[in-house]
Amino acid sequence: MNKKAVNLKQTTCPYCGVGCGIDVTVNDSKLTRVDGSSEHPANFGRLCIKGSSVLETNDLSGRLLQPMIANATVSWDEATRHVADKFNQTIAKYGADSVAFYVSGQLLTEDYYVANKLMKGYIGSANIDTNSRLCMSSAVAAYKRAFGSDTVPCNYEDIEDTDCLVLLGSNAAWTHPVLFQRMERAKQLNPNMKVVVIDPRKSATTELADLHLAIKPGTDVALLNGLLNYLFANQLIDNEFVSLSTEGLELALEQSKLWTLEKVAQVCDITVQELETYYKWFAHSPTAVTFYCMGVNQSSQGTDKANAIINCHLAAGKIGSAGNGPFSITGQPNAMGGREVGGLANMLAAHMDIENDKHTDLVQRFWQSPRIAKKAGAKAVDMFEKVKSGDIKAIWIMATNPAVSLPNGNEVAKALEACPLVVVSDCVDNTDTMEWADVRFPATTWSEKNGTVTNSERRISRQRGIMPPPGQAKHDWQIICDIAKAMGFNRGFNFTHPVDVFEEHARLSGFENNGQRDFDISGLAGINQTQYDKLRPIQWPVTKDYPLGRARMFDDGRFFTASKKAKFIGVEAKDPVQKTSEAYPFVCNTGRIRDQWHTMTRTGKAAKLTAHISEPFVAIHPDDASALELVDGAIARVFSETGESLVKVKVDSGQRKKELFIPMHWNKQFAANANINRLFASVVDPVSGQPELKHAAVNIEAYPADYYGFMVGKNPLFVDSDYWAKSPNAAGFSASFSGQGDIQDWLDWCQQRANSEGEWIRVENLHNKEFRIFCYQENELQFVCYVQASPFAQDISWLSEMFALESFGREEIKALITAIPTPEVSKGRQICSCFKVGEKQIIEAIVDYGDDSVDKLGQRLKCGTNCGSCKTDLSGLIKQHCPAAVA
Ligand SMILES: Nc1nc2c(c(=O)[nH]1)N[C@H]1C(S)=C(S)[C@@H](COP(=O)(O)OP(=O)(O)OC[C@H]3O[C@@H](n4cnc5c(=O)[nH]c(N)nc54)[C@H](O)[C@@H]3O)O[C@H]1N2
Ligand SMILES: Nc1nc2c(c(=O)[nH]1)N[C@H]1C(S)=C(S)[C@@H](COP(=O)(O)OP(=O)(O)OC[C@H]3O[C@@H](n4cnc5c(=O)[nH]c(N)nc54)[C@H](O)[C@@H]3O)O[C@H]1N2
Ligand code: SF4
Ligand SMILES: [Mo]
Repeated sequence: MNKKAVNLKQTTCPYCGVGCGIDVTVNDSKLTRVDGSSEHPANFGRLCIKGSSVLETNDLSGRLLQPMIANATVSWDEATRHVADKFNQTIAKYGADSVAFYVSGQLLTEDYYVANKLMKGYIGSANIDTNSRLCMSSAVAAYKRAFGSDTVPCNYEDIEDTDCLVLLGSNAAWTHPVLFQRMERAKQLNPNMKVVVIDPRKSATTELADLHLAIKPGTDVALLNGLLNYLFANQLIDNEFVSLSTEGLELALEQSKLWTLEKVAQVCDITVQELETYYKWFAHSPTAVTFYCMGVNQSSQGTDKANAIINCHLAAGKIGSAGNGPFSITGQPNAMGGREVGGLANMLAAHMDIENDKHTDLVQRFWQSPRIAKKAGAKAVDMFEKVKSGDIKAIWIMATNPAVSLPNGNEVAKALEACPLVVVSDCVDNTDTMEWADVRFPATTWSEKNGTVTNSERRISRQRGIMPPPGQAKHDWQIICDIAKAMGFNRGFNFTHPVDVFEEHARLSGFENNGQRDFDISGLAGINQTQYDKLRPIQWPVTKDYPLGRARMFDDGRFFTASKKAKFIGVEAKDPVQKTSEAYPFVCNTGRIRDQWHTMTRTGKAAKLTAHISEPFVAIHPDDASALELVDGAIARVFSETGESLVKVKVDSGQRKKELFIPMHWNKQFAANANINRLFASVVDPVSGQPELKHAAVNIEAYPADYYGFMVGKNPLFVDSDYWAKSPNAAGFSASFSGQGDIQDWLDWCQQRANSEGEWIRVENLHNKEFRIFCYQENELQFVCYVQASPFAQDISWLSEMFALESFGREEIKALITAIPTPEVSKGRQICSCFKVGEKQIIEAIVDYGDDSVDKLGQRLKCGTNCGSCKTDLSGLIKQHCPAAVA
């Protein structure tokens, strides 16, 4: 057969909670192209830079492909037996609570369902928690307090239908880019739409804002209590809705009445005028959506922050109708699916409660399981403390990298070290957590996995298995079921296909439900494999009354509390727990950058995704920087009571004074000393258990470096300076580094680290302590390194462009040594990752050609015309270099 098989498969993006549909072109059994699925209601054909680069992160390099015990490859039988026996022995000796699972919002619903069933129904403990604890457990707790259920009321169309969009603690331009593009378009279609961004720092998202409230971090409750008070004081409460559908307003008003405009403005450190504008817009716009994310949840009063938001929506009657509602956005692709199956230690399957006898009885009868956990298990931070203290003696970590992502990293490392059995299921071989694994299970990943995920608007979509599992990799649900059976639980885990798991999950959601529980997809019970394979994206609930799903909840004014009324929760503004002091006078905020995903295990290996920002940095206000004699590109030591990090200085006037911002992503695989979670203490929200990851108390000082270097090579580089950050790039590999000491011979130093052979040349200017080392072979550049005594004033990532030269020899070297790179060579920092357009080219187009709009830049340079993720960067550059363009 000569004819090549080309076909199209529809699936869902593996990254964020927007849950975009992806069409994959399969050509001769290879994935050759991805496009946004035009009919998927989350994205209607769009994809951001991460989604559109998914094939670049999906090759087999760095994959874990066989089971291993203590660094030796073993058979699945052996690995499964080993883990099942160890778990059984530990339970027999120390009880069910001596074992734990730490799972993830990146598992599929089917994986998650069986993990939860095994722990709660068969092992009989609730020690299963998830990285979602770090992500949206405050949002869950707040919805449950207010609505009696974990129900997200809104859908994405509400963002388009609203007259007032408040982004609270969200950098959606970078973290939910496709939704952000829907916001941009909505604003273009409805110029009256107001956009308010509430975030202590200026971010890419503030580009869209009509009003940016740069509040003092952690003061959101004061701000929102002030809004409730304003609604009351100005007779803007929706009395009819409040009396018919809510209870408890008086108590909430009691808590908020002290919050006058003046007092809020003072506490939040903004002007009364700015504040009043927000309040007016929210109150007087016919509709309003508050779109909130980690700036709300990751706080020591995250649950109160979320309830303060819900209070305002209830008081104004802005909920349950088009364009209205408190909209918590999820981060991970299947954070919502995890909530559905009860993946948190204090929840039970199908949105039931663990400390509720009726619910435990119901679930146990449905599962026909030997036992059922009746008390909440350990929440993430607590779980690792119990591992450290020895209460938990065996832990199985799946699809998350806690050595990087949990607060108090040094203590987490000690816990993993002390634990007698650490089992890690991952698709990637080298992660910071893997270092501690006694047993490694190779899991399948996106494009191989088959199942469902649920996005932020309750929409269930299929992730389809397109490729066969590579090597010995198995699906997570299979690994879990095999362990369950090897532990002796033969009955509940005889699934042969993910549809069997999904079908059971659907049936459980409807079991003795009768409209009492919000999560009900009984309309999908009985689904067979053909129907499952064809399943189109659908919003839960899916029931007899809503066979095609339900777009918006609470449109009937009925909630899931006993009284069917929503509850106001009186909340009191409190300071963050990690307080600054004389020794630690800076607030350390953390978060995401545009092109990286969490701990970089996948996105860190794609040259296309590392070019935008390739090093860990600390953003600092210019006044603070100059007081500390910190300049752009210098290395700073940031330290707290719990640990320290070395990161590059980025002077940023968008930061408030005495506040820093550091991305969460870099870890041991990609940098020397940049795991930011070592700076955070184990502080959690008392209601949700979610850690306070946006507010550490730290200090910062210059790291006295003697040299700053940048090297690029065709082969992997070895670096061992105090500071280094590695990334793949178009030429092969690059590394930025900095350290102390007087290196006598830079040529020798490079030769030991470059992994390259050829003719070596060293050029030096001893007076300035500048060194340039080249290695080339047969007219091809193999390696280049620039070293100097001070930070590079300009971006020098252009060095990698040299590798594209057709012929390379002494002449080119001479030119390079003296030349100031032209814009063709030195495009500057990459802004548009799709078309590789650099900052310098863009500034040139703005300044020299007068391109004063994103569209004009797109016409000239193509930047921003594919995935659109860089459009806010472009408009930021226009504002900076062509102030006249800002109307
Ligand atoms: N590119 C990219 N996208 C992602 C991810 C990724 O790793 N990379 N991860 C996904 C996941 S799991 C998640 S959870 C989401 C997170 O999505 P976001 O929550 O949008 O992202 P973050 O950068 O963590 O934080 C958002 C903002 O909160 C602000 N903030 C800090 N403290 C406060 C405060 O006290 N009050 C207020 N109002 N704001 C504050 C920060 O300055 C920051 O700009 O992103 C998802 N999307
Ligand atoms: N300081 C600070 N810390 C934070 C945050 C912050 O804003 N600031 N954000 C927090 C939030 S919101 C989140 S969600 C967490 C994220 O933190 P983590 O969950 O630790 O981050 P990831 O890098 O997404 O880890 C996922 C792991 O699963 C692997 N993996 C991918 N697909 C599969 C699969 O199908 N099966 C298996 N078994 N493995 C797979 C990946 O290779 C990777 O090792 O970080 C939290 N930590
Ligand atoms: S917005 Fe980007 S990362 Fe998120 S689901 Fe869509 S394509 Fe994937
Ligand atoms: Mo998250």
